Amino acid sequence: MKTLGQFLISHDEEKDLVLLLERIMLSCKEIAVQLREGALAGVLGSTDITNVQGETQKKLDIIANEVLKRNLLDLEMVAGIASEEEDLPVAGNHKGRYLVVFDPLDGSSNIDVNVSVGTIFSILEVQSNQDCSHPDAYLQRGRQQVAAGYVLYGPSATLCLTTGDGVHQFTLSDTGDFLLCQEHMQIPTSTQEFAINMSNQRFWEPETQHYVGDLLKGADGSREKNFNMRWIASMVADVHRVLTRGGIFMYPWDNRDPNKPGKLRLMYEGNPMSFLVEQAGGLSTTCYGDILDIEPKHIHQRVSVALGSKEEINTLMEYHASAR
Ligand code: AHM
Ligand code: MG
Repeated sequence: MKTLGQFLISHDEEKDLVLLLERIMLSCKEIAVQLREGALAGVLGSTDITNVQGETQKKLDIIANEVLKRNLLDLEMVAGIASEEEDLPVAGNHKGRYLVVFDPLDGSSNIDVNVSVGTIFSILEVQSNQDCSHPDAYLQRGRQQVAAGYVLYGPSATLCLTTGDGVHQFTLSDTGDFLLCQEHMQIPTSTQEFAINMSNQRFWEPETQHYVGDLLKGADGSREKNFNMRWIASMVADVHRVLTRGGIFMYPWDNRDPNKPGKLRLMYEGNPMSFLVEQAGGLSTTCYGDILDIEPKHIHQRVSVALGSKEEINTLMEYHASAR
């Protein structure tokens, strides 16, 4: 079985990118150890710190963020990092080629109940003469990503990675290597499974309510098939299911806060997951257009997300086509 490094080199990936991806994985291994020890290491529970998103940080949010920051900022090729847990980006080497954008521990509301969480990352190339301590340096469309991936900390720690040539899956072994388990993951085109937080139903747009309402009617309704529902409330785990067996995952726009189009963040969650899903033959959308084509305006910008099996995403978009 090939290690991540061997796999990337055999695919002629650029040396600095290989080193950078290996360093991200070194960080994820450190995070996996902390997660495994959990209460034994005293790392569960919340702090009294609120992040820029207005959310109370878990101890492990801070630990995971520090691990990634420490490991990435001493690499020559890293020009800067931006994290969901930091107000502002941090500049690295001014001669570096890459920017790393990450959500250090996504789904962290699940940590204390011992449910899967994950690390999501996105790698961009620096545009000329930019100050990488300024958010503007990171405001690139998702299509400009050089690589993206996540590590799911579940019963096993699993990396799903794309560098723009398909999505490949690696599992963390006892020896500490991420070993190749599956090349070119493919999301089935059609599905009978959806993932959404149903408790927000009353806040969704009428078109989204109509679409999900028809899924719930099952074989008795216009969709003529029965749908199953899953919601782990950990995007990495929910998207991993979609990549593995198909499905549709949604965190759509809702009217709880008109200034926030959805809960998820474009740069840390929407873009990397959309890149992965498209590279695995699926689609991702805001319900109205491709997430990867959005011109970001703010580093912490929110986005409405729907991604997964191609036919189902197309159907979802048809429900919304008449709305705007
Ligand atoms: P986080 O980055 O603060 O952990 O929030 C993102 C998470 C996603 O992993 C998940 O899909 C969503 O929030 C769950 O939200 P909810 O608790 O509203 O169901
Ligand atoms: Mg997150």
